Amino acid sequence: MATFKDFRNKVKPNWCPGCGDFSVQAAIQRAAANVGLQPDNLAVVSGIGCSGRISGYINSYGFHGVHGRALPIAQGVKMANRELTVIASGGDGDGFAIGMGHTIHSIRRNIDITYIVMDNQIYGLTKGQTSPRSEMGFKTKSTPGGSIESALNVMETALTAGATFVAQSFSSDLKELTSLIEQGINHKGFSLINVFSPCVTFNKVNTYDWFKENLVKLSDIEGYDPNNRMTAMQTLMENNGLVTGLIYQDTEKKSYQDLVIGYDEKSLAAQDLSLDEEKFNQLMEEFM
Ligand SMILES: Cc1ncc(C[n+]2csc(CCOP(=O)(O)OP(=O)(O)O)c2C)c(N)n1
Ligand code: SF4
Repeated sequence: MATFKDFRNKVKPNWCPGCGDFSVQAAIQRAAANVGLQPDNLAVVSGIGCSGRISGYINSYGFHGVHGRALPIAQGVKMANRELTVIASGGDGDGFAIGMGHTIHSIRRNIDITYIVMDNQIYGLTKGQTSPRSEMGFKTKSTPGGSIESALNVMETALTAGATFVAQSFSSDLKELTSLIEQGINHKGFSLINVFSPCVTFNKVNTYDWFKENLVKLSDIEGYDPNNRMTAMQTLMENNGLVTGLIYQDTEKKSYQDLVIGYDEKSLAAQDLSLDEEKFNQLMEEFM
Protein backbone atom coordinates (compact mmCIF):
# COMPACT_ATOMS: atom_id res chain seq x y z
CA MET A 1 0.00 0.00 0.00
CA ALA A 2 1.27 3.47 -0.86
CA THR A 3 1.99 6.04 1.86
CA PHE A 4 1.89 9.82 1.52
CA LYS A 5 5.64 9.75 0.84
CA ASP A 6 4.97 7.89 -2.41
CA PHE A 7 3.04 10.94 -3.62
CA ARG A 8 6.09 13.18 -3.11
CA ASN A 9 8.40 14.03 -5.97
CA LYS A 10 11.75 15.76 -6.06
CA VAL A 11 10.44 19.17 -7.15
CA LYS A 12 10.86 21.81 -4.44
CA PRO A 13 7.85 24.13 -4.29
CA ASN A 14 8.71 27.77 -4.88
CA TRP A 15 5.82 29.06 -2.77
CA CYS A 16 6.70 31.75 -0.22
CA PRO A 17 7.60 30.36 3.23
CA GLY A 18 4.34 30.16 5.21
CA CYS A 19 2.03 30.01 2.16
CA GLY A 20 -1.09 27.98 2.95
CA ASP A 21 -0.69 25.95 -0.23
CA PHE A 22 2.03 23.76 1.37
CA SER A 23 -0.57 22.19 3.66
CA VAL A 24 -3.02 21.66 0.82
CA GLN A 25 -0.31 19.75 -1.03
CA ALA A 26 0.37 17.64 2.08
CA ALA A 27 -3.34 16.99 2.60
CA ILE A 28 -3.80 15.78 -0.99
CA GLN A 29 -0.83 13.43 -0.62
CA ARG A 30 -2.13 12.05 2.67
CA ALA A 31 -5.71 11.69 1.45
CA ALA A 32 -4.59 9.90 -1.72
CA ALA A 33 -2.64 7.37 0.34
CA ASN A 34 -5.43 7.00 2.93
CA VAL A 35 -8.05 6.09 0.31
CA GLY A 36 -5.69 3.44 -1.07
CA LEU A 37 -4.53 5.07 -4.31
CA GLN A 38 -1.20 4.47 -6.01
CA PRO A 39 0.48 7.43 -7.77
CA ASP A 40 -0.53 6.07 -11.18
CA ASN A 41 -4.21 5.96 -10.15
CA LEU A 42 -4.29 9.75 -9.63
CA ALA A 43 -4.34 12.72 -11.99
CA VAL A 44 -3.96 16.24 -10.59
CA VAL A 45 -4.99 18.95 -13.02
CA SER A 46 -4.42 22.60 -12.16
CA GLY A 47 -4.94 26.07 -13.55
CA ILE A 48 -2.54 28.99 -13.44
CA GLY A 49 -1.66 30.82 -10.25
CA CYS A 50 0.68 30.19 -7.33
CA SER A 51 -1.76 27.46 -6.31
CA GLY A 52 -1.78 26.07 -9.84
CA ARG A 53 1.79 24.90 -9.40
CA ILE A 54 0.52 22.13 -7.13
CA SER A 55 0.17 19.61 -9.97
CA GLY A 56 3.94 19.74 -10.44
CA TYR A 57 4.63 19.01 -6.78
CA ILE A 58 2.72 15.74 -6.46
CA ASN A 59 3.93 12.37 -7.69
CA SER A 60 0.99 11.41 -9.89
CA TYR A 61 -0.18 12.17 -13.41
CA GLY A 62 -0.25 15.95 -13.62
CA PHE A 63 -1.38 18.65 -15.98
CA HIS A 64 -0.60 22.33 -15.38
CA GLY A 65 -3.19 23.88 -17.65
CA VAL A 66 -4.42 27.32 -18.56
CA HIS A 67 -5.76 30.05 -16.24
CA GLY A 68 -9.38 29.24 -15.38
CA ARG A 69 -9.44 26.03 -17.37
CA ALA A 70 -8.49 23.32 -14.87
CA LEU A 71 -12.03 21.97 -14.86
CA PRO A 72 -12.56 21.44 -18.60
CA ILE A 73 -9.26 19.57 -18.74
CA ALA A 74 -10.00 17.54 -15.62
CA GLN A 75 -13.42 16.58 -16.98
CA GLY A 76 -11.83 15.49 -20.25
CA VAL A 77 -9.33 13.33 -18.36
CA LYS A 78 -12.09 11.69 -16.34
CA MET A 79 -14.27 11.04 -19.38
CA ALA A 80 -11.35 9.49 -21.27
CA ASN A 81 -10.16 7.37 -18.38
CA ARG A 82 -12.67 6.60 -15.68
CA GLU A 83 -10.09 4.41 -13.91
CA LEU A 84 -8.27 7.51 -12.73
CA THR A 85 -9.13 9.51 -9.62
CA VAL A 86 -9.12 13.07 -10.85
CA ILE A 87 -8.40 16.10 -8.69
CA ALA A 88 -8.73 19.58 -10.18
CA SER A 89 -7.13 22.44 -8.28
CA GLY A 90 -6.29 26.11 -8.43
CA GLY A 91 -6.87 29.50 -6.87
CA ASP A 92 -10.00 31.52 -6.15
CA GLY A 93 -9.18 33.74 -9.14
CA ASP A 94 -8.81 30.66 -11.31
CA GLY A 95 -12.05 29.02 -10.20
CA PHE A 96 -14.33 31.89 -9.23
CA ALA A 97 -13.33 34.68 -11.65
CA ILE A 98 -12.19 33.57 -15.12
CA GLY A 99 -13.22 29.94 -14.50
CA MET A 100 -16.55 30.54 -12.76
CA GLY A 101 -18.61 29.35 -15.72
CA HIS A 102 -16.78 26.04 -15.69
CA THR A 103 -17.24 25.72 -11.94
CA ILE A 104 -21.01 26.17 -12.14
CA HIS A 105 -21.41 23.80 -15.08
CA SER A 106 -19.18 21.13 -13.53
CA ILE A 107 -21.30 21.35 -10.40
CA ARG A 108 -24.59 20.88 -12.21
CA ARG A 109 -23.06 18.18 -14.43
CA ASN A 110 -22.04 16.31 -11.25
CA ILE A 111 -19.06 14.67 -12.90
CA ASP A 112 -17.01 12.50 -10.55
CA ILE A 113 -13.99 14.69 -9.83
CA THR A 114 -12.77 16.52 -6.74
CA TYR A 115 -12.18 20.24 -7.10
CA ILE A 116 -9.90 21.79 -4.47
CA VAL A 117 -9.74 25.58 -4.48
CA MET A 118 -6.95 27.31 -2.59
CA ASP A 119 -8.84 30.43 -1.58
CA ASN A 120 -6.54 33.25 -0.43
CA GLN A 121 -9.02 35.99 -1.38
CA ILE A 122 -6.46 37.63 -3.67
CA TYR A 123 -4.51 37.06 -6.88
CA GLY A 124 -1.14 35.83 -5.59
CA LEU A 125 0.88 35.02 -8.71
CA THR A 126 0.24 38.41 -10.32
CA LYS A 127 1.34 40.10 -7.10
CA GLY A 128 -1.78 40.95 -5.20
CA GLN A 129 -4.91 42.15 -6.99
CA THR A 130 -8.49 41.92 -5.72
CA SER A 131 -10.31 38.65 -6.48
CA PRO A 132 -14.04 37.86 -6.49
CA ARG A 133 -13.48 36.45 -2.99
CA SER A 134 -12.06 39.73 -1.60
CA GLU A 135 -14.38 41.52 0.81
CA MET A 136 -15.88 44.90 -0.04
CA GLY A 137 -13.45 47.63 1.02
CA PHE A 138 -10.40 45.37 0.48
CA LYS A 139 -7.43 47.48 -0.62
CA THR A 140 -4.98 46.16 -3.20
CA LYS A 141 -3.03 47.56 -6.13
CA SER A 142 -6.10 47.08 -8.33
CA THR A 143 -8.47 48.64 -5.77
CA PRO A 144 -6.37 51.31 -3.97
CA GLY A 145 -9.53 53.01 -2.64
CA GLY A 146 -10.98 49.68 -1.43
CA SER A 147 -13.05 47.22 -3.46
CA ILE A 148 -16.55 48.47 -4.27
CA GLU A 149 -17.74 44.97 -5.20
CA SER A 150 -19.09 42.46 -2.71
CA ALA A 151 -17.37 39.10 -2.25
CA LEU A 152 -18.90 36.06 -3.87
CA ASN A 153 -20.18 33.53 -1.38
CA VAL A 154 -19.08 30.43 -3.25
CA MET A 155 -20.47 27.85 -0.89
CA GLU A 156 -23.97 29.33 -1.17
CA THR A 157 -23.57 29.60 -4.94
CA ALA A 158 -22.53 25.94 -5.13
CA LEU A 159 -25.59 24.87 -3.14
CA THR A 160 -27.98 26.79 -5.39
CA ALA A 161 -26.26 25.35 -8.49
CA GLY A 162 -27.17 21.84 -7.28
CA ALA A 163 -23.84 20.70 -5.84
CA THR A 164 -23.81 17.22 -4.32
CA PHE A 165 -20.70 17.72 -2.17
CA VAL A 166 -19.84 21.09 -0.67
CA ALA A 167 -17.07 21.42 1.90
CA GLN A 168 -14.79 24.07 3.24
CA SER A 169 -11.61 23.91 5.28
CA PHE A 170 -8.59 25.84 6.51
CA SER A 171 -5.07 24.95 5.44
CA SER A 172 -3.89 24.97 9.08
CA ASP A 173 -6.32 22.21 9.93
CA LEU A 174 -4.52 19.36 8.19
CA LYS A 175 -6.62 16.69 9.88
CA GLU A 176 -9.98 18.13 8.80
CA LEU A 177 -8.71 19.01 5.34
CA THR A 178 -7.27 15.54 4.71
CA SER A 179 -10.50 13.91 5.86
CA LEU A 180 -12.60 16.16 3.60
CA ILE A 181 -10.41 15.37 0.59
CA GLU A 182 -10.79 11.66 1.32
CA GLN A 183 -14.57 12.09 1.50
CA GLY A 184 -14.51 14.15 -1.70
CA ILE A 185 -12.54 11.46 -3.54
CA ASN A 186 -14.94 8.77 -2.31
CA HIS A 187 -18.02 10.83 -3.26
CA LYS A 188 -19.59 9.61 -6.51
CA GLY A 189 -20.06 12.96 -8.18
CA PHE A 190 -18.55 16.44 -8.23
CA SER A 191 -17.04 17.50 -4.93
CA LEU A 192 -16.12 21.11 -4.26
CA ILE A 193 -13.71 21.77 -1.41
CA ASN A 194 -12.90 25.43 -0.79
CA VAL A 195 -9.78 25.79 1.35
CA PHE A 196 -8.86 29.03 3.10
CA SER A 197 -5.17 29.06 2.24
CA PRO A 198 -3.58 32.33 3.38
CA CYS A 199 -1.31 34.34 1.07
CA VAL A 200 1.22 35.59 3.60
CA THR A 201 2.87 37.93 1.11
CA PHE A 202 -0.02 39.96 -0.30
CA ASN A 203 -3.08 39.47 1.90
CA LYS A 204 -2.45 41.17 5.22
CA VAL A 205 -6.15 41.04 6.22
CA ASN A 206 -7.17 37.38 5.91
CA THR A 207 -4.24 36.01 7.87
CA TYR A 208 -3.88 32.75 9.84
CA ASP A 209 -4.86 34.64 13.01
CA TRP A 210 -7.87 36.20 11.28
CA PHE A 211 -9.15 32.77 10.24
CA LYS A 212 -8.51 31.29 13.69
CA GLU A 213 -10.67 34.04 15.17
CA ASN A 214 -13.45 33.95 12.59
CA LEU A 215 -13.96 30.36 11.44
CA VAL A 216 -16.66 28.17 12.95
CA LYS A 217 -16.22 24.38 12.78
CA LEU A 218 -19.41 22.57 11.82
CA SER A 219 -18.34 19.70 14.07
CA ASP A 220 -18.82 22.14 16.98
CA ILE A 221 -22.45 22.83 16.00
CA GLU A 222 -24.54 20.27 17.85
CA GLY A 223 -26.70 18.12 15.59
CA TYR A 224 -25.50 19.70 12.32
CA ASP A 225 -26.84 17.53 9.49
CA PRO A 226 -24.82 17.73 6.24
CA ASN A 227 -27.63 15.99 4.34
CA ASN A 228 -30.04 18.89 4.81
CA ARG A 229 -29.66 21.52 2.10
CA MET A 230 -31.91 24.05 3.85
CA THR A 231 -29.92 24.02 7.09
CA ALA A 232 -26.69 24.06 5.11
CA MET A 233 -27.79 27.28 3.41
CA GLN A 234 -29.06 28.79 6.65
CA THR A 235 -25.83 27.97 8.49
CA LEU A 236 -23.76 29.54 5.72
CA MET A 237 -25.89 32.70 5.77
CA GLU A 238 -25.79 32.98 9.55
CA ASN A 239 -21.98 32.70 9.59
CA ASN A 240 -21.17 34.81 6.51
CA GLY A 241 -19.83 31.65 4.84
CA LEU A 242 -17.05 31.30 7.43
CA VAL A 243 -17.63 27.67 8.38
CA THR A 244 -15.43 24.62 7.92
CA GLY A 245 -16.34 20.97 7.53
CA LEU A 246 -18.69 19.01 5.32
CA ILE A 247 -21.44 21.53 4.60
CA TYR A 248 -23.64 19.42 2.35
CA GLN A 249 -23.68 16.03 0.68
CA ASP A 250 -26.28 14.41 -1.54
CA THR A 251 -25.53 10.75 -2.19
CA GLU A 252 -28.71 10.10 -4.19
CA LYS A 253 -28.20 12.20 -7.32
CA LYS A 254 -26.65 10.25 -10.17
CA SER A 255 -23.26 11.34 -11.43
CA TYR A 256 -22.66 12.37 -15.03
CA GLN A 257 -20.89 9.09 -15.71
CA ASP A 258 -23.88 7.09 -14.49
CA LEU A 259 -25.99 8.75 -17.17
CA VAL A 260 -23.66 8.58 -20.16
CA ILE A 261 -24.74 5.65 -22.30
CA GLY A 262 -21.93 3.15 -22.82
CA TYR A 263 -19.53 5.01 -20.55
CA ASP A 264 -18.97 2.05 -18.27
CA GLU A 265 -18.17 -0.42 -21.04
CA LYS A 266 -14.51 0.43 -21.62
CA SER A 267 -12.49 3.57 -20.96
CA LEU A 268 -11.61 5.49 -24.08
CA ALA A 269 -8.01 5.40 -22.87
CA ALA A 270 -8.10 1.57 -22.91
CA GLN A 271 -9.64 1.25 -26.37
CA ASP A 272 -7.73 0.66 -29.57
CA LEU A 273 -8.30 3.90 -31.44
CA SER A 274 -5.89 3.18 -34.26
CA LEU A 275 -7.23 3.28 -37.84
CA ASP A 276 -6.41 0.65 -40.41
CA GLU A 277 -5.57 1.86 -43.90
CA GLU A 278 -9.02 1.06 -45.28
CA LYS A 279 -10.83 3.12 -42.61
CA PHE A 280 -8.31 5.92 -42.98
CA ASN A 281 -8.91 6.09 -46.73
CA GLN A 282 -12.69 6.02 -46.23
CA LEU A 283 -12.44 8.99 -43.89
CA MET A 284 -10.17 10.87 -46.23
CA GLU A 285 -12.64 10.36 -49.07
CA GLU A 286 -15.52 11.54 -46.89
CA PHE A 287 -13.83 14.73 -45.83
CA MET A 288 -11.75 15.67 -48.87
C1 LIG B 1 -6.09 33.95 -19.67
C2 LIG B 1 -5.25 34.55 -18.60
N1 LIG B 1 -5.66 35.67 -18.01
C3 LIG B 1 -4.92 36.23 -17.02
C4 LIG B 1 -3.75 35.65 -16.63
C5 LIG B 1 -2.91 36.28 -15.55
N2 LIG B 1 -3.04 35.60 -14.29
C6 LIG B 1 -2.20 34.59 -13.95
S1 LIG B 1 -2.52 33.95 -12.45
C7 LIG B 1 -3.81 35.03 -12.24
C8 LIG B 1 -4.65 35.03 -10.97
C9 LIG B 1 -3.99 34.35 -9.83
O1 LIG B 1 -4.86 34.29 -8.73
P1 LIG B 1 -5.52 32.94 -8.26
O2 LIG B 1 -6.12 32.22 -9.37
O3 LIG B 1 -6.42 33.27 -7.12
O4 LIG B 1 -4.29 32.05 -7.76
P2 LIG B 1 -3.15 32.37 -6.68
O5 LIG B 1 -1.98 32.89 -7.45
O6 LIG B 1 -3.68 33.36 -5.70
O7 LIG B 1 -2.89 31.04 -6.10
C10 LIG B 1 -3.99 35.86 -13.33
C11 LIG B 1 -5.02 36.90 -13.45
C12 LIG B 1 -3.35 34.46 -17.29
N3 LIG B 1 -2.24 33.79 -16.95
N4 LIG B 1 -4.11 33.94 -18.26
S1 SF4 C 1 2.43 35.09 -3.29
FE1 SF4 C 1 0.96 34.38 -1.77
S2 SF4 C 1 -0.15 32.68 -2.77
FE2 SF4 C 1 1.75 33.05 -3.91
S3 SF4 C 1 3.26 31.62 -3.02
FE3 SF4 C 1 3.48 33.60 -1.98
S4 SF4 C 1 2.17 33.39 -0.16
FE4 SF4 C 1 1.53 31.79 -1.58
